[in-house]
Amino acid sequence: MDPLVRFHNQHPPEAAGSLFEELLAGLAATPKHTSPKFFYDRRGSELFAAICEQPEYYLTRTEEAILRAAAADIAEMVGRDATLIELGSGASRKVRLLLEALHPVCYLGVDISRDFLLASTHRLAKDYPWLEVHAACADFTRPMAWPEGLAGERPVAFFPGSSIGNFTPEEAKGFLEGLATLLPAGGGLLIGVDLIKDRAILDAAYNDAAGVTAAFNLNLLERLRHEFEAEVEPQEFRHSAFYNEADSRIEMHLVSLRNQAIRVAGERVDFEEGETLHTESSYKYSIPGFRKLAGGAGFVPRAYWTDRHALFCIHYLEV
Ligand code: AVI
Repeated sequence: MDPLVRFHNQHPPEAAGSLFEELLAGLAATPKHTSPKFFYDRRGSELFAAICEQPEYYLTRTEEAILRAAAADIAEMVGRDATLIELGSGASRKVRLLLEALHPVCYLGVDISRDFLLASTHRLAKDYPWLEVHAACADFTRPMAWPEGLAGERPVAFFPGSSIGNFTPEEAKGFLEGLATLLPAGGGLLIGVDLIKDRAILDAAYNDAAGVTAAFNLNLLERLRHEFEAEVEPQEFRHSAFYNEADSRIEMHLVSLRNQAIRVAGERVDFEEGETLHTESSYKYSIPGFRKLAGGAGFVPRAYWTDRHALFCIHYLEV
């Protein structure tokens, strides 16, 4: 065990069997759909990291710029006695900006990917020797409890990247309600949320010229081939992403280029030419719209910070 990091095991990773059943149910449904979690095998995670570097994908760099500019303000609101809890801790550079500004007594990284979590919390513990570092292997979309023995007075959760946008608004509300119940009175949530904006900017962000988002979307079919023994030819599908204004969401689809049957572990799935597999929705919120959603879930909106083009917003909410 890593002497620098206190490790807590909360949930074992989802069993392959239940993932498989969920996948088949989505492929058998009308319209066909899969959960965005299926994107993130090793290659998918690498492609997502590359998306964040694309000039059209403004989300990551804008959120970082907001954090940098607002760090002192955030530190003043959050205080210096916090336990910072990062949900989906990944390899994020963003939390480092917060650690440096807030100087919390304790950090807890929560992620379902054990290896990734151990590597990233180890790096943090080495780089910030003054910080008490904990790692919880958990699926934070399921009921969970904070581990015992965290130093600090006030837990403040950090959920960056507009990951909340990959939930439907109903799921987002349920997720926020769960967090509001888990946090004690005075606990907080710093959350990055992508804003509703001109559709040309949104469409470009999910159709980068280098084709990285297309590769990310099509990699789902590669994953089906390798992990789920699917008989499917990725070149028989194309990437499609567009802003659905009525539902305030980007939709990503894989469009079948012809009438074809694919097989997933022996189960036949028919596609007509032009029929799509809906692989992801990425919801966008106005500032008042998100404050209302959070308020309905038990949070009190305290502050928010945005950039001068109003592309992205970081909200600070308390219970
Ligand atoms: C992780 N999530 C917030 C990204 C998004 O923008 O919805 C995933 C993504 N899909 C395509 N590009 C990026």
